[in-house]
Amino acid sequence: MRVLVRFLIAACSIAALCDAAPIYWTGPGGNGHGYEGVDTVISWTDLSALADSKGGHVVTITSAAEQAFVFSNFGGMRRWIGATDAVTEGTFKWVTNEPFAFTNWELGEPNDDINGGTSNGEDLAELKVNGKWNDIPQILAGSPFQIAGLIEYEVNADPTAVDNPEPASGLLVSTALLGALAWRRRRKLSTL
Ligand SMILES: [Ca+2]
Ligand SMILES: [Ca+2]
Ligand SMILES: [Ca+2]
Repeated sequence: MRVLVRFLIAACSIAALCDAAPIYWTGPGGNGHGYEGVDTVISWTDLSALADSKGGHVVTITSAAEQAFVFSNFGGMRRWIGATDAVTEGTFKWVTNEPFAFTNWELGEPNDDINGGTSNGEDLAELKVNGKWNDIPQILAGSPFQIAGLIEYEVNADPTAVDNPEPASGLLVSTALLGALAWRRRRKLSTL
């Protein structure tokens, strides 16, 4: 697996398999996070390792707005999402431990089942071509699913993004500085 991850990282660095750069969610309500499609068939495990190695994680979709952003930019292709119920069957969690409040499951999903019959367990999840979610196993009868990836970056969020905490804290510092300067000025004037 490590070899594959190394290969993918190398391939990504020459922009062959990954999108050239993350797309940042910078519009109103955006979180400033970067989203990078891995437009090749990849296992969930390898995608997770690749995301970790690049400082990101398999995408988490925690609101209707994030679902809309992800689908409009990366829809039309089956992609893994960072949800799993491997720890407690039936209780899906995000890999980031964000609250699992918003969901967009396909009707009848999650069903932890394959072909409506023999259940091998479905403890991972994908974003389907239609935007709905489906729980699914890593492989079926030794064959990987034709599912691509999507990595989300929070650490290197675009500082110019709307609602990004960086500019807000910068603003707070500026406001505090201006306040201090005004106070000094008032103090100076009062001593004149
Ligand atoms: Ca997310
Ligand atoms: Ca399951
Ligand atoms: Ca399913």
